[in-house]
Amino acid sequence: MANTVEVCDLKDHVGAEIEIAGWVETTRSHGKIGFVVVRDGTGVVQCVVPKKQVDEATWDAFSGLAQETSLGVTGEVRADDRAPGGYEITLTALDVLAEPVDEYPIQPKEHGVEFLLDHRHLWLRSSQQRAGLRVRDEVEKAIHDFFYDRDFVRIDTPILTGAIGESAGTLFETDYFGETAYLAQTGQLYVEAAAAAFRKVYCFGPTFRAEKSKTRRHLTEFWMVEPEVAFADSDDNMRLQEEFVSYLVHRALERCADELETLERDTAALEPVKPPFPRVSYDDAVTFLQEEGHEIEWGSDLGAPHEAAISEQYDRPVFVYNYPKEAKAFYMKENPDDPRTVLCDDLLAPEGYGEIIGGSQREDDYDRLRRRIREEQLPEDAYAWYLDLRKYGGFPHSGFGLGLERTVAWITGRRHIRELIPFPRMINRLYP
Ligand code: NSS
Repeated sequence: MANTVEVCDLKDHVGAEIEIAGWVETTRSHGKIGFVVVRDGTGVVQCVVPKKQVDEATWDAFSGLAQETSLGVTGEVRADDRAPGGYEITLTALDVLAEPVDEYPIQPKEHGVEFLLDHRHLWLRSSQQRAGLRVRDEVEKAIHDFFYDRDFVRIDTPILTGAIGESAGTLFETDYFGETAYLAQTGQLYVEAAAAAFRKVYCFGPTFRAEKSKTRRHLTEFWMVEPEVAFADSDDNMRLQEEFVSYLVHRALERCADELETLERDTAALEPVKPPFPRVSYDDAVTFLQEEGHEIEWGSDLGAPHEAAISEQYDRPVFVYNYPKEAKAFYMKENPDDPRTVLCDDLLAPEGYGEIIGGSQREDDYDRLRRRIREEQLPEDAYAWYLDLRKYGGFPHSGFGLGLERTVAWITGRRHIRELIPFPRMINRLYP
């Protein structure tokens, strides 16, 4: 296998006889000439099999190829503008590595999504799934580049935690040598501590929420990137968010053109995603929604239809800022201009994709934070270390969390975020 060429590198081997290794996507034959399309993970190439030029055993082997047979193909590389990918291989020999023992379950026809999710380990091989996950990979790399270029320090936060990070309603609990541990809902509390050591930090990893609903934008395990910046207020925070999201979108546009085409994404809808993003206060959002005939009272959080109605007004993501205290988490800073509200923002993606970011300035006053922890009936002992951050050199600071799968679903134009994570975890799904 050491001498095999990867399909993405065929351009460097035009005219040469080479070997590739991969899986059979499709075969067809027109009497004297056969075709086998081979996928090797780096690309897809059509191999031409001229019956007259190969020996009988090779033609027979070709004729018996089933979908997803793994094989090695030897042949000459030709440039051909009409071929998908621009190159073709004229096959001289083929070496079957393993034949499928059964018919491949995923056929070129419509399958129900539950069936596809049951076969996620195989569905990954399909072109649209590959394209979506390649965009995810590019966005992950872009996330690290963005923060590295701005001198942020990456902090890896624990997955097993003792304190509730976000809300008591969606916790996964586990026994931790006789104590209760929770799977992290967020890395935020830890990056807040690290911000006092490094000023600008971020974490990026899996987070867990026992979401009991089956919606197209909820997973029980999802990846979140969470920057935290010392001496940044809520306005600074929103500026960082719009810069960050614009960067991610344009990186995908620049480097994933083929994938976005495979996914039939209307990329013109992504072009306008540039700072500044519009900003709507929660108060104005509620007034607007009421005028539009939505049933919403001041004080409640916005639901998906509310978010859609607001974001429909704009060609780029929109901030809704300063929500009522009771709709948001305990750690958000009270708004000095209206203490019923907190200094926070949700960023809503356009085209109905809804919230991709939740962010806030953090409560940095020791007494107020302790009061909020008590009001929410959280166990104060578990937050002693978190309160220490306000005891020893309290500092204004802000941060946010961007959900990776929701962001990539929006960029790729996929409705369901479960397609943008290799192995989704949902209320009814722990396998494969
Ligand atoms: O709950 S958040 O709104 N905010 C936090 O967790 C903060 N602790 C972040 C911070 O300030 N450091 O979640 C942030 C984002 C949210 O906007 C979604 O994009 C995503 O995380 N999110 C989810 N994605 C997929 N599935 C589920 N269940 C989910 N919950 C949140």
